[in-house]
Amino acid sequence: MYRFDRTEYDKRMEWYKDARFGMFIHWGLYAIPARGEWIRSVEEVPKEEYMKYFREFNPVDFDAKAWAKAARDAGMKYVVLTAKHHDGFCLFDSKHTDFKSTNTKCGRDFVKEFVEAVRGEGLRVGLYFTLLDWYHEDYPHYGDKNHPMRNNKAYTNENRNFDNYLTYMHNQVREICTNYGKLDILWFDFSYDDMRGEKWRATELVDMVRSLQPEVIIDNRLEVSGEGYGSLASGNPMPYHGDFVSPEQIIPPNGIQDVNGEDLVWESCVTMNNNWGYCAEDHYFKPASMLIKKLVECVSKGGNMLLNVGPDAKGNIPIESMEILHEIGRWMKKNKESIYGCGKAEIEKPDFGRVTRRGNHLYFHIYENTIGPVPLQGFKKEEVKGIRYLATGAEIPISDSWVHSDYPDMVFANLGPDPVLLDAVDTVL
Ligand code: JFZ
Repeated sequence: MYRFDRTEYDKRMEWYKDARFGMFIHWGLYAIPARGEWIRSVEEVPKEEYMKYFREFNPVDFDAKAWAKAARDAGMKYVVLTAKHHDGFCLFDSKHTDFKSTNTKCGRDFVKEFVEAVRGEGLRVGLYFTLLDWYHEDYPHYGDKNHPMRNNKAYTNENRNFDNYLTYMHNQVREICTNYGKLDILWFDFSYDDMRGEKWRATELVDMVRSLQPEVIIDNRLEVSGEGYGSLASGNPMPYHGDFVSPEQIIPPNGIQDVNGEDLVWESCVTMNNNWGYCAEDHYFKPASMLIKKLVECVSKGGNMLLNVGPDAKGNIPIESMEILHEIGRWMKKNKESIYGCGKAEIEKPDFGRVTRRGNHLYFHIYENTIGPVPLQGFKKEEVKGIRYLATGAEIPISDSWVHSDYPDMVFANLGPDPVLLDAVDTVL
C-alpha cells in the first residue's frame, strides 16, 4: 500500500517552491494553421488533412538556446515544453510512432535540443505530456459519437482497444524518462469525467516514472483537470496524487489548503494572450505590468506562476511575447528578491498592492500612487529595523507627521513624490 512520505516530499519540492516563476511552451504542428492547439478537435480536421502539416513542418528558426535564454532573462527558473500535445505529434524521437519530429523535413529531436539548452542556461527542465491522443487509433477520436470532450458522456470504448493505447502512452512516458537525462518536472494533462486515476493505469505509470526519475515533480492531472485539488488535498493521497495543484488561468483567492488547513504547493498556469498554442489572430496580450502583478499575487498566496508562450511555425516566440518577457525581465532584475524563496506574508493585503515575505523581510509591492506617505500595516513601528527600496537599496524614511497621530503604532513610508510603481519596498523586521 502506498504511504505518503512527508520528508521525501518536502525535500523534492524545495527548489520548486523557491523558484516561483517558470515558462510554459506550447508548440507543435498546430503552429502552422495558427488557430490554437485544439484546432484538430474544435474544427474536426480529418487525419489526412492534418497530415499536410506533418509533411510541411520545418521550423527553420528553431533555436532552443534562444528560448532558454528568453526564459532566463525574464527571471524564470524552469521551462516546461509540450513533448506531446493532444494532437499526438511528438517533439521527440519515439520508437513507438512515426508521428514525430524526427520524421519531418527537419529530422530533429526538439526535446533533446530543448533539455540541453535549458540545462545550459542553468534552468530546471520540465516536459508536458498529454494523456489524450487524437492521433492514436485506440484513443477515442473527435468523431466518435461518445467522445467525452464533445458531448461530455462517459467514455465507452466501442471497438477500440484502449488498453493498447495505454501501453503505447506508458511506453512513451518511459522514453522521455529514459532518453533525456534528469527531468525536473513531468506535467501530465489531463483527466476528465470518469477518465482519471486508474483509467490511465496511473499507479503503474507513476511507479515507473519514479523508478526512472526519483526526484521528478509531477502535477496533479492524472487525477484532475484544471479544476479540483486532487487527493493531496484530501489528507489521503493516492499513489498518483501528484506533487502540486495546477489551477489553470485562475489564481486561487486564498492559496490552496488541504482538509487540515495546511498550505498546498500549487502553480497557476497563465497564458499571455487567449491561446496556449500559436494563434495568428490573437493579439489580446495581457500587459507586462498585469503579468507582473499576477506573479506577485501567486507568490503572495504561496504559489508559483507558469507563464505560457506559443512559438510560431518557424520556431520563433512571437514578438509580442518577447517584448512582454523583456519587460518582466527588467522588473525581475530589480525585484527578484521579493519573488524567489518568498511566500505568504501572513498579513492583511493592503489597498495599494500586495505583500510577499521571506524570513524577516516583508516586500510591499506598490501598485498605486498613494496620497502622501504609504501606510505599511501588519506590524508595530518598534519592530521595524529599516525600510529600503528593493530596486536601489535606498533608505526610505519613516514618516512621523502629525497627520498620522490617529495611528500612533502604524508605520508610514515616505516614498517621496515618485514611488516606482510595481517595485517592492523591503521592510526588515
Ligand atoms: C489543457 C489543454 O487542453 C490545453 O490545450 C492546454 O495545454 C492547457 C494548459 O491544459 O487545458 C485544459 C484542461 C482541462 C480543462 C480546461 C482546459 N478543463 O477541464 O476545464
